[in-house]
Amino acid sequence: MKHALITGITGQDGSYLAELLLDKGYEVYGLMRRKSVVDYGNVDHIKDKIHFIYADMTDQTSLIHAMTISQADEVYNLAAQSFVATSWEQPLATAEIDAIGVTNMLEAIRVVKPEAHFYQASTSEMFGLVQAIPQCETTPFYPRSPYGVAKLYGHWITKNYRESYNLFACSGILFNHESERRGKEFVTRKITNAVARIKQGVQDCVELGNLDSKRDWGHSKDYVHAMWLMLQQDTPDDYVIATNETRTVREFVDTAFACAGIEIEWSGEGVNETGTDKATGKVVVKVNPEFFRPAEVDILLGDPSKAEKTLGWKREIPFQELVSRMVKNDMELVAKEIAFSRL
Ligand code: NDP
Ligand code: GDR
Repeated sequence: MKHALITGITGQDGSYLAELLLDKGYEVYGLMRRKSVVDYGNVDHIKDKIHFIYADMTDQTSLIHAMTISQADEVYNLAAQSFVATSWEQPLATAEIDAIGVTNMLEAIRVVKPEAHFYQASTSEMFGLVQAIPQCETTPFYPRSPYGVAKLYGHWITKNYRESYNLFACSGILFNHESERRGKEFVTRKITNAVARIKQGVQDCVELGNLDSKRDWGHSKDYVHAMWLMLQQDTPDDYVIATNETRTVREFVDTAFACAGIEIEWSGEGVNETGTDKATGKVVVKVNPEFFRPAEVDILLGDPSKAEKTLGWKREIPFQELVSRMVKNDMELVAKEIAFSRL
């Protein structure tokens, strides 16, 4: 039976990956941060099947301990301060976790079990300011946020440890992937949650930032499969995982509201732009400058052909299904909240 250690197991990707590995018969170990109130996050439903180890990416001793206990054959490093906007508010914490934290984990592997296979959660945010469209493994990097810069360090140190110490270390350069378990601060979930609340009459309007930025959105479940595939190869390498489709935030809004039977009419420009429910004439989307970023990544569009050819990876969940699953899920959650508050 293989052993896997997942950092960031309580997050979106960690939970889908844990499900996948449990299904494949792995013994799954998950890193947990100590909190004042115990919270298993997205793995609450499978917590009894996971061996939790208290550790932190910024505490190297705890990572050595985690490797010693788990004796992991495969290590998936998903832990991160993953919200780009927060990386301007907490640039040093972001660097400690997302950059130095990767070296902490790689060193722990080198000391305890150098033959373990390692996956690093790299990101399309490393491409940043557009250098080429679509972006692939050879596109130059130009990160645009403290998060992107920290992740670029994590990406290069992974490559460096592969070349310096012959570790089986891979980076997946993953483009945006969302799901019913996405954090509510990310734009997709913020929108689907608002759609559900507006439809059920407990919210009037959603305030958003840059509606023109374009993202390549897939479903997390498809993307964690790619992580696993990378660690099953004969040789370690880096791969772009994406859908090869890009849409504006505005298009995501249109699609999400349409899933709830609401057609949006747009008017105004820039910070004066609003989206109106065509049927009722009520403003349901407003632009708020507060949600604009100091530097933006205007367009992400990934070319996953290397992963498709070498790993045999294929995206299974198309954009429309991703959005409708998220809206349906939030409709059910909001309905439950309303029923509960009426008790
Ligand atoms: P989430 O924000 O949902 O999960 C992040 C996880 O990291 C949580 O489990 C969190 O634990 C944990 N964590 C944060 N700080 C620390 C720390 N100091 N020590 C230990 N654990 C910590 O992210 P996703 O699941 O969406 O993403 C997974 C990884 O993939 C991240 O590294 C992200 O940067 C990267 N990525 C994500 C993409 C996406 O579109 N989702 C695209 C490309 C890369 P806690 O519950 O305690 O907060
Ligand atoms: P991103 O995701 O920064 O791409 O990082 P996010 O959903 O936060 O933003 C996507 C785009 O939407 C614009 N936007 C808004 N964003 C948020 N959060 N809230 C708003 O109100 C809003 N209005 C417009 C943003 O400006 C941006 O252009 C995600 C994270 O998962 C990272 O960890 C990961 O590495 C990258 O995806 C790939």
